[in-house]
Amino acid sequence: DPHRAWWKEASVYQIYPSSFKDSNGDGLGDIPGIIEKLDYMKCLGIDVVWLSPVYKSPQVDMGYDISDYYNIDPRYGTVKDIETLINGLHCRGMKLVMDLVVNHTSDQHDWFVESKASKNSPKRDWYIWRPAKYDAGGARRPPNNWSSIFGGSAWRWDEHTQEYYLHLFCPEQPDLNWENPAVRAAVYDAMSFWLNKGVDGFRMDVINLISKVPSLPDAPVTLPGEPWQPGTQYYANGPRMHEFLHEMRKEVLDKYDTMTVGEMPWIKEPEEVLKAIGRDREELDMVFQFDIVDMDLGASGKFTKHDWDLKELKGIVNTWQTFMQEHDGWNALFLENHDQPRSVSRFVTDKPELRGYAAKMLATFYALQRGTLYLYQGQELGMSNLPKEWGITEYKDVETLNHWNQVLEERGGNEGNMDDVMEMIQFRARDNSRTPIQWDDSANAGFTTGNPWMRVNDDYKSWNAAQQISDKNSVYNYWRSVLELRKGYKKLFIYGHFKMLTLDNQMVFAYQRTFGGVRAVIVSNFSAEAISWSTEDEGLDLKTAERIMGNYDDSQINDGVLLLRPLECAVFIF
Ligand code: TEU
Repeated sequence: DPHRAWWKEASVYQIYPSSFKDSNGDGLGDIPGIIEKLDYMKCLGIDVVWLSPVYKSPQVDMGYDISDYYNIDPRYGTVKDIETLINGLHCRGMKLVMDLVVNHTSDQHDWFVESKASKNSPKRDWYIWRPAKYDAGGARRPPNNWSSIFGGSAWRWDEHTQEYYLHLFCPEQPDLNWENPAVRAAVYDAMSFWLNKGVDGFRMDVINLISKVPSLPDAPVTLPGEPWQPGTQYYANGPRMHEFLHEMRKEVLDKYDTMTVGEMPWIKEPEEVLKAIGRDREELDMVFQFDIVDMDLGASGKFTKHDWDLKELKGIVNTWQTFMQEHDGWNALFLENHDQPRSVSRFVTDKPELRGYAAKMLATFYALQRGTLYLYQGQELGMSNLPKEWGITEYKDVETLNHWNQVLEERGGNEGNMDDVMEMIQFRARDNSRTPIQWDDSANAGFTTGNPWMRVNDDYKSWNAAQQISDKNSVYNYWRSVLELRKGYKKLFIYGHFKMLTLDNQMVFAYQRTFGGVRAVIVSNFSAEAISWSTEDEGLDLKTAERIMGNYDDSQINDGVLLLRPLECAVFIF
């Protein structure tokens, strides 16, 4: 029998606080707004809420730039509000996971303010400072050629102390120096502070970037012609990462009953992930791994496109499902978060007539795999990307705006010449998942009585929670059934054995879960065409099966052949 744990059985709901629910009319979501919606989450079948950062922050990167780990940003509420939230969740049998952003702080954090005050500051070594280099012509150069993930060099020059500091993200997000034990102790203190308040765990932001190769070598040129190069091989899963994670576990986490999920971009090998989550390793519980959400990325990164096919997706799912099952590891299942476009728009279609089918099909496709389930706010309503007609002024994310401004500059500032850039932004921008939640069909979709910080999607009159709660065929109610199914057949859908079916089929995604003598087959037609799938080839006799779920009213079975309508999905129990 596989090892059991509450966090393996959990359905986790991610809240992006600025866009969830505004309680005070300032146009920005807040913690009291979240508290208003606790019953909404409970009814949906959520067990754990993961709250994106609400700590004090200048909000250069929407709270992923923290200036005080012990306080809540007044825009979102107070520490007292968090206590009320914890209480409200615990009363309903739910838990709270907070975001832990400790690869970097805000440049407004006291630690950084002290660190940059002078070279002799006791906190100088809390961040990563290096002297300049000079080229043959005597021009000042950063210590290495690494690019920042949000564009430009990963180093910023500090006039006052005449050194550079490292920032893998924005210049306002200086990287902490984890080599320094005092830094680690300070992080563990902040974690204990929240755990003592009753927080049940952490989602750890880019936690695999905390250990850099100490010599900080130049990255090989993989983007010819670009001034700065991705240095991921020198900072992703660096030399002391496992040591630090193990220390954190022993110093802090093991004193509580927690769940932890580490965000780990740029790691493609299951063996590497297992080193961070293997039970004997005592590091993390599970990891967000990027293969699926990076599947459509082109060779030159974020704003380039690769046309994927279903076999690629199958390969990824099969690799991770099979590997973790064979090695007593555990997956974190997700298709969306606050950094990713909406899954219907991205992987299937958001055409009005097909969108409901698409959202339900995607739910069925991934939520019944082996792993802990993560659902991102609005995904349960089938929310979609920003409308194609919206211009750049509707976009708010620093990553997108940096990209736009950089290309615009390269093109001599001619905005009339940016259609291709806009098209890629509409397809990939993180803003796609950051529009306000559509609660009802009143003004601003019931999100705020004020001016929303980000424009509400034009489609809110037909796509909103109030309407979907009352419609038994809605995406929302379908998600409720999916979550109920996971719980109702816990052994089968949480702990059961996973096996991929029909691996070569380019239209049908099918897999089976088994536990004891019970077998479930989950089948999804990813194409918008009607097709047939012969189940006899798979040794399945549909005559003996019970159909327990699907996004059409029934299933059409003809002599062992399953006829699948556009985007049809179904679950059979044998
Ligand atoms: O993201 C880390 C990360 O590397 C990516 O998800 C990245 O944001 C994306 O590829 C860019 O398109 C985490 C947070 O989830 C993100 O919101 C923060 O901006 C980032 O760390 C910095 O804290």
